Amino acid sequence: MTMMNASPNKIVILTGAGVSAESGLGTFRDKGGVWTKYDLNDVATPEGFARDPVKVHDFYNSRRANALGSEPNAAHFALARLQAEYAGDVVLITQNVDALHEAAGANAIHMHGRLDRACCAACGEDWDAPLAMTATDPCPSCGVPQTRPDIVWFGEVPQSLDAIAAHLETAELFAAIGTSGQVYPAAGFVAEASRCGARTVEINLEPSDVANLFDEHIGGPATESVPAWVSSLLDRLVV
Ligand code: BV8
Repeated sequence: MTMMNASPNKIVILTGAGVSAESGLGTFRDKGGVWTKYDLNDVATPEGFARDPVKVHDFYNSRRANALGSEPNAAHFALARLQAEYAGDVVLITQNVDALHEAAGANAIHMHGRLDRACCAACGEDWDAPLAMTATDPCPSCGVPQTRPDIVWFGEVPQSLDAIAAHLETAELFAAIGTSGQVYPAAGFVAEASRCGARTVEINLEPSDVANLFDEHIGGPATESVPAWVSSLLDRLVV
């Protein structure tokens, strides 16, 4: 059990689909979740995209439209407040591909990419995604019709891993919020942060698959648990 110092100099936070659940965006593995309606091999792997790009674009076009109509919730605003008001460093890493952290005023490292970005499988160019993408859109840079959502699929290497590793190494407090701990390498971050001496806390509706690796657990819906957690960190700074 790593003891918590009064106010950690650096807080590293990982969020998952549970932080956006109360904004109306589905999670993946809960009842009625995205992966209960779609086979992730068909719509979230490079092989699936090669097999049927139209199906994959339809999948992301509907999620992009759904995300565009959503609003940040109290958990997103609380994390933005923590980044703005906390005296130390607050690094926010998200597995989510929505832009709700940014809409609440936070900045986040999107390790699985973003729904509002597109890229070219041929030349690597990336740009703001249109609302609906098609399998024949030409790349604005090389003209080849191999554009795709700028999303990290299963079997692909997540983005910003070197930066993330450096943050985990220097974190004094690591928090995972609203993630089931089933997808790697994100699910392994808690073990890495612990190994480097961070205290760890899991904030979730229910224990994740890696709950046993955390020093502390805070239950309840994110719109209640996250603002309370942020206030407890900021109040500690009141001298
Ligand atoms: C990699 C983009 C190598 C898509 C996503 C075989 C072949 C290849 C790889 C593998 C393999 N077997 C295993 C792997 C590794 C694989 C993996 O982990 N698979 C799992 C399924 C076993 N990982 C990969 O392929 C990764 N790449 O390994 O490359 C490598 C790695 C490192 C270095 C070099 C090389 C790539 C993984 C990324 C895949 N893309 N997203 C899209 O979004 O469309 S991942 C997908 O799961 C989602 O994006 C999501 O972000 C992510 C994690 O899910 P969660 O966010 O946790 O959501 P979930 O529904 O699971 O849980 C919700 C949680 O919220 C629950 O705990 C619930 O209790 C809680 N909750 C719900 N409501 C609330 C709440 N909490 C609070 N309040 C609430 N109201």
